[in-house]
Amino acid sequence: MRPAPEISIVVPCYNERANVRPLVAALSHALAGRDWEVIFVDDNSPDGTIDEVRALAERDGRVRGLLRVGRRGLSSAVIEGVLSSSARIVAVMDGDMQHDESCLGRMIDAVAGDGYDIAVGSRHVAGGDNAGLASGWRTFLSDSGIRLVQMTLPVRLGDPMSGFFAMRRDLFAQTVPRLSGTGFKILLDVFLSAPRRPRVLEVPFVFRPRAAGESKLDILVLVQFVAMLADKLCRGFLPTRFIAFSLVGLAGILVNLAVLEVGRRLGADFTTGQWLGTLVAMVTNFWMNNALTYRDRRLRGARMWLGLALFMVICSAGAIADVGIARAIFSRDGQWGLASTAGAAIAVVWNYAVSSTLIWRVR
Ligand SMILES: Nc1nc2c(ncn2[C@@H]2O[C@H](COP(=O)(O)OP(=O)(O)O)[C@@H](O)[C@H]2O)c(=O)[nH]1
Ligand SMILES: [Mg+2]
Repeated sequence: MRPAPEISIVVPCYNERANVRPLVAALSHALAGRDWEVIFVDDNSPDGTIDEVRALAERDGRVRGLLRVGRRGLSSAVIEGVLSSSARIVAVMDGDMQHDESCLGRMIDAVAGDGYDIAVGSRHVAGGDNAGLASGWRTFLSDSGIRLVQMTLPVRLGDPMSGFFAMRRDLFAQTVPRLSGTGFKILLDVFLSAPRRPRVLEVPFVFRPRAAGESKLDILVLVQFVAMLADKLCRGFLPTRFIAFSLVGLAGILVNLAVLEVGRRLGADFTTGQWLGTLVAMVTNFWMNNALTYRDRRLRGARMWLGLALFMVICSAGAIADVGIARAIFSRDGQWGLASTAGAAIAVVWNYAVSSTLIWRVR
């Protein structure tokens, strides 16, 4: 019989084929003398990352692969990787060699024996460095995000957005039911969902440039992040998807107004402009929801066009309900603002509920 290892390193990966072998070699070196395994969680990467993992696993029992098909998402990949582990300690790190594996030993010791609940590899405490961030713009986004987040956190933390940490698996298991699970900031999610204030050790490290491949994080991920924060601030009362859907709806109003304005300048009358604006807003809203709100279930090809058609039908019904309800309230109370807001609110809930179940088929 061979017992489960003491440590599982969970590595979310998407198109990281070229980095798998170097990472396993680096872990072997850094964790020499310890009882560990590595779990690569791959969302069916087109570059065949999982084949590389399986090839290594055939010869090395410390290497495991968890393949997810038809799904995307960094946080959910990490959660499922951790849930597949039976080790006492779990650590999470990126699969692109940006996280310094030589810090793992200290992080593991901190949670295994030194009384800490979580050890965070931090890019922002003295001795750490974020030279590996791709550009000045990325650095700016990252710094502003961190400042925003620090205000909401129950613990003092230099780098709450880190994707590099170690913790006791039992504490993670207690946290799972409350995790939002969307987006890419799993550590932050853990902090905001933990049953009690965790004892945290920060371990500084130098964030290295990517070894191979390219970053998957884009501006849409940032919007998803704002939605997750809003979800946490609402204490889970509103689902993250609904918040994202509503943010997209607000963006749609701006698109509608912009098109209306262009139409006006080109000499179109109000009705034509408003029709055009509504149509364009429906298409852009569909696109944004497909890319963002339902990013993990994104429709492509023929199913996407079908989804767009259905979305336009659903939103039109929503718009009819919106006007109907607004007129009913208006005729009773005579208040423009109240009537219009109530109509819009009901339309958003309708659009969200129906498109979630019929188009993106969220269970
Ligand atoms: N399983 C899985 N892994 C992902 C996904 N998106 C990103 N990753 C992995 O998460 C880690 C961090 O992503 P990366 O693109 O390097 O983010 P950056 O370092 O902030 O640019 C890398 O190992 C990625 O391969 C995803 O949708 N699914
Ligand atoms: Mg990276």
